[in-house]
Amino acid sequence: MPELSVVVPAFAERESLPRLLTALEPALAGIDWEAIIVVDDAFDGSEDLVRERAQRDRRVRCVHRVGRRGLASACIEGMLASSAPYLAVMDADLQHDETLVPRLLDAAKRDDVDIVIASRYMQGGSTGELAAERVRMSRLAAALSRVLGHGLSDPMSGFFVVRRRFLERVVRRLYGRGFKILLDLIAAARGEVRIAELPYRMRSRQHGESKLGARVIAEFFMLILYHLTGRLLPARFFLFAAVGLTGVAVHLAVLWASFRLSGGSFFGSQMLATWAAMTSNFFLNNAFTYADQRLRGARIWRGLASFYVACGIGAFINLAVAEWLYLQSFAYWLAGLAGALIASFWNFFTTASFTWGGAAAPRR
Ligand SMILES: Nc1nc2c(ncn2[C@@H]2O[C@H](COP(=O)(O)OP(=O)(O)O)[C@@H](O)[C@H]2O)c(=O)[nH]1
Ligand SMILES: [Mg+2]
Repeated sequence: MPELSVVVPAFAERESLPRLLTALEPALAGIDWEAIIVVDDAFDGSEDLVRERAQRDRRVRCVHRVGRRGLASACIEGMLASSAPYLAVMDADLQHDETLVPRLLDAAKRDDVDIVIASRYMQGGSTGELAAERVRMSRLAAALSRVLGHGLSDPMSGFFVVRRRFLERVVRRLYGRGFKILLDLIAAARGEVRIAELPYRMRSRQHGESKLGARVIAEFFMLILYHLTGRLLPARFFLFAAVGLTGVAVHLAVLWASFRLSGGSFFGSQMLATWAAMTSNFFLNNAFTYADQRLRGARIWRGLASFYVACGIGAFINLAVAEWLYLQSFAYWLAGLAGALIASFWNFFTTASFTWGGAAAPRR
């Protein structure tokens, strides 16, 4: 059995993958290693390049995921595909210095720690030529992530070595979505984790493009909320609720505009506003909350119709609950809030199975 599995998430990294596999060979000389490349389908033939290599080198394996996306889930599935006692996670794009891997492994063994992080922000480390804006964002995220209770210099790093025993202990508590698998692992440990950091200089990307985008930033906040609220609700609920809040803004904006333009027709304006908010909620949820299983093509319209039906019933429940509480002489705002909350649970759980097909099932 190899001592170390190098898990590499890859999406559209055709140019970089063969170079990385070639670079691992001398970098890991003297270590009994294997590499598990988790390739999400980008229709660019990345998986063929990895398999070609695997046919010549039995240490290399390809996990090809079809119809799936997600850096964190790719790392988790790659790590779970291994039986080695130590797991390294590193990017495919050659930004992570593979020559550091033996030292990460040594530190993990010597100091009896659970995770050894390659840090860009400690003395001796550097972000290389990463754009100034990206560095600012990354530092801000690092500061925010301290609310999860760790004084690490680079909790946003995507380059680290972890003990498999530790992974097994926390794997069922992971958020498992988005970009930040390291922060997820640390938060899921609830303080019971021993961590070491080593500095490294990040290289700049030579091939392909960065996949960081708006969705990744939204997911980051959801990851923090998920762990802060004690993982009570399915992770997806937080994104769904955030989209719901934007729906309130859309509703009020449309109501305001229509009420003014129509010269004071409240009922019609309220209907239009409700329709607009439901529609924008659907498309935002489809783009963000369910980004990993987005409805496309003709399925969008069927999904939209089912979303209208589910949320329409939700609105009715909202009214009924709020009215009943109000009649029980609860304060009007409390009655209103309770109605809205219960309706949002209804909307979430029904659209999860009805519109997006059972996707909300908590990952246990
Ligand atoms: N399997 C898989 N890998 C991904 C996905 N998104 C990003 N990656 C990989 O994760 C690594 C880091 O992504 P990158 O775009 O370089 O992020 P950046 O370094 O923060 O700009 C790269 O190896 C990407 O190919 C994904 O959805 N699935
Ligand atoms: Mg990168």
